[in-house]
Amino acid sequence: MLNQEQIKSFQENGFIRLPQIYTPAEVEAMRTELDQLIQDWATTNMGWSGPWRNVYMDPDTEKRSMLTHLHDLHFYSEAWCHAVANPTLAASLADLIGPNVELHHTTLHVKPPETGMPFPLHQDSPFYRHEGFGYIDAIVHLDDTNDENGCLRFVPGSHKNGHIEHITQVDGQGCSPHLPTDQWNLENTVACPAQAGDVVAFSIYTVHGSYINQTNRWRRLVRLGYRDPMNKQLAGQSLGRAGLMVHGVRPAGSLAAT
Ligand SMILES: O=C(O)CCC(=O)C(=O)O
Repeated sequence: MLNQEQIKSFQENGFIRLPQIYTPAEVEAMRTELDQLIQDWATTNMGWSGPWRNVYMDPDTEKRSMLTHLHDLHFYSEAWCHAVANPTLAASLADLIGPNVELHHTTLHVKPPETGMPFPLHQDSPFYRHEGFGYIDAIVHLDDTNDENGCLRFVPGSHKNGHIEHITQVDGQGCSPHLPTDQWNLENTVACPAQAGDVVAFSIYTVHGSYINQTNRWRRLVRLGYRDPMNKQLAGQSLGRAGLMVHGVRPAGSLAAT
């Protein structure tokens, strides 16, 4: 599904944009059902905590900044159940971590208009630690993104050495895992703008983040986490839960490895 150049680019940079994985009709169905899920099930609050908030936002914006989120949309909606098993996406991921690919989780991140929360630089590994490299997050774009509404931004090559320790406590208080802003700043990252229907895929270890949504429109992205079923999970979100096999078959012994 992917050509050698795309595979090499992913191995080198740790991220790749996969254009138009979803048709306009599929995007429309996902948007429609997402609207209902947001109304009925999602949470809107200040989002991630930590001292990084005062680095990327002035005090007034920081107070008003919001994030809308929800886990495991595919348990709530037919359109999202189809979306996670998209054969083109599954085959592309198999080219990167396959041949066997298991869905691990899905998570919605909506940045509301004008104050939709920025994300400080981080890896996704602190949220669901795994032993090896066979894990990819695939971000489904329901809206076109750019820096104005908070597109994904990456540190190319940052995945290569695996997990980095994150700040998880400040003055004895827990906070959302993030990297120190004096060493890892959004300014020193590469933007990855994308179109609705695209997927941006990256390693669990690729350092990434995004700016605040300054536009008057919602920015809707959904993260689909996939792994090689033999990649043992150590801690965090969805630990011990088996997921759908979207490519290949579950190898003997891999359930014990979750
Ligand atoms: O939604 C964003 O802008 C960032 C999302 C993110 O960092 C993640 O899903 O790991």
